[in-house]
Parts: sequence; structure tokens; C-alpha cells
Amino acid sequence: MNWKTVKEYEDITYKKCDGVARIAFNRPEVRNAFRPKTLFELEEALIDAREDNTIGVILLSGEGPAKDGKYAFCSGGDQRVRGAKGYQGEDGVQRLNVLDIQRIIRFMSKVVICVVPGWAVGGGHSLHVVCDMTLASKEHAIFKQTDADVASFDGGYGSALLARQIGQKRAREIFFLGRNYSAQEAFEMGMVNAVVEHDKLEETAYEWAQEILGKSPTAIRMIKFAFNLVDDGMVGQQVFSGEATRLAYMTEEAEEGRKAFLEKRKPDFKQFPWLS
Ligand code: S0N
Repeated sequence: MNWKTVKEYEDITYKKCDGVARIAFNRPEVRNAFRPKTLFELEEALIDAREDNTIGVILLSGEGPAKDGKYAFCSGGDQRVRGAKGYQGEDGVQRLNVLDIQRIIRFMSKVVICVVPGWAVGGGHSLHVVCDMTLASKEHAIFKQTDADVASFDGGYGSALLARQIGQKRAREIFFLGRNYSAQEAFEMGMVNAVVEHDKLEETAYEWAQEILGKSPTAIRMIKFAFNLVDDGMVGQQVFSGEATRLAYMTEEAEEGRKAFLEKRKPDFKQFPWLS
């Protein structure tokens, strides 16, 4: 792998290699907790990866280990900057901008794989839930939902989608008890796709990404949005139908409509069949 840094950030790292983008939280001293700035950087990187037609898969991970040797994917919102109305940025504004990140991942027209080297906690746990797939370190990954310990709650994807993935009883247990779950336990529950030896985690994620990159981009995109559709209501319909429109634009029929407008004539749609 020959990763190339796309841009230097303060709170994240962002690299690309052969169709794969890797974005990682880079605040190991706080178990990769996010502050508003972290999420603005993450948003910029995610959108860059989305807009880059050479990128098909995004790996979302966390740098580490910290000085004490522990690894983290993300420990959620940085409690040191949490105010009464959200997480406070350097501009003094309090906000809940991790929800923007969840939506970008959910509606990303590419596959997002969460690569969990250590703790996935609170809002970090919710991010793993919203990613398309999760790979976890056999030795170090720990999944934990502390929202109820710090009087916070992700009542959206973090809980509702989790319940879709692992069932209502298990999802409620995770939120109501706030216990630690190993990679193996998370795998058995159905919220982790594979448990991987720590030393092989990054390599395996890259291999999974390369396998996906061998598939049809259109098929992958359509099936991702079809999976989402049933749970995403009218927004899901909007996203799926946007992709259908894109496909329709590629037909001669659509081209006839566009050309007729520009040539100021009536479109000749009679040449196209009413398919059975
Ligand atoms: C992660 C835990 C379990 C790790 O425990 P461990 O290994 O024993 O390490 P510690 O000694 O506890 O931590 C090491 C250092 O890191 C600091 N730290 C850890 N996590 C955070 C954090 N989230 N914020 C700030 N600092 C953190 C420790 O303080 C320690 O520092 P020093 O060495 O200086 O003492 C354990 O650390 C833990 O439980 N962490 C807290 C996890 C947590 O409760 N996170 C917040 C949960 N809530 C959210 O994430 C909000 C969700 C959310 O974002 C959201 C949801 C819905 C709607 C909107 C939002 C939104 O906010 O946008």
C-alpha cells in the first residue's frame, strides 16, 4: 500500500491509495473523541472522497495507540467542550454536528467501512453503526454505548439502526446497560462483519476495499441505497430516485428530451417503446 496524504489536518488524518480513501480520527490522547473542529475536518475529507470519481471505498478509523498503549476508533463527543446546547467550537457556537457526519456516511454513494482498532464508544459507537460495514481488532476493539452515562442520547441511527442490525432486545441492552463488548461479542450480535488480528486489521480493510472496487460501481451504489430506502422514509426515496434519474439521463430517451428543449422543438418520444 502506498498511501498518499491528501491534506494535513489537526484532528484527523486523510490519505488515498488506489481507489481507497482512509480517514482517521487523530486525537489519541482523548481516545479520539471529537470536537466540532474534528467533525468539520471529517466532513471536508468525506466530501472530497465522495466527489473524487477514482475513489470507491472509504475506510474510517482512528489513529493510535495513545501514549498509554491503548487504541481507539472514537470515544464520541469531547465532554470537555460540551455545553448546554451542544459541543462548543473555537467560534463559541455550540452544535451537534456529528449528525451531519452520520448523514454524509449514510447517503455516501460509495462504501464506507469502519475499521475499529480499539474503543468505539458513545457517538463513536453510533458512527460505526451508520457505516456500511465494520471490521474490528480481535485484541483491542471494545464496543460501548455510554450515552446514558453522560446524559446524551442518539435516538436516530445510533439506536434505531442498531436495533435493525442486531434486534431490539440487544440494542436496548447496549444502551440501557452501557457495558463493554469485545469484537467477538459484537460479531456474534451481528454488528461487526469480521474480527481481525490487530496486526492485520489495516491490511484486511484495504483488501476488502479492493475486492469491492472490482465490482460494478452502479450496482454497489444502487444496492446501498436500496438497503437504506426501507428505513430512510422519503429521504431514502429521494436518494434512491436520484440514482434512478442519473441512470435515466444515460438513455437516448432522456437525451431526446434535452436536445428537443435546446433545439426549441417538440420532443419525439414516439420512437421509444412503452416497455412491458
Ligand atoms: C472511552 C473510554 C471507555 C476509555 O476508557 P479508558 O481506556 O480507561 O481511558 P480513560 O482514562 O477514561 O481516557 C483516557 C483520556 O481520554 C479522555 N477521554 C476519553 N473519552 C473522552 C471524551 N469523550 N471526551 C473527552 N475526553 C475523553 C479521558 O478523560 C482521559 O483523559 P485524561 O488522561 O486527561 O484523564 C472512556 O474514556 C470513556 O468512557 N469516555 C467517555 C465516553 C463518552 O461518554 N462519550 C460521550 C458519549 N456521548 C456522545 O458521544 C454524544 C453523542 C453525540 O455526539 C450525539 C448524539 C445524538 C445527537 C447529537 C450528538 C452530538 O453530540 O452531535
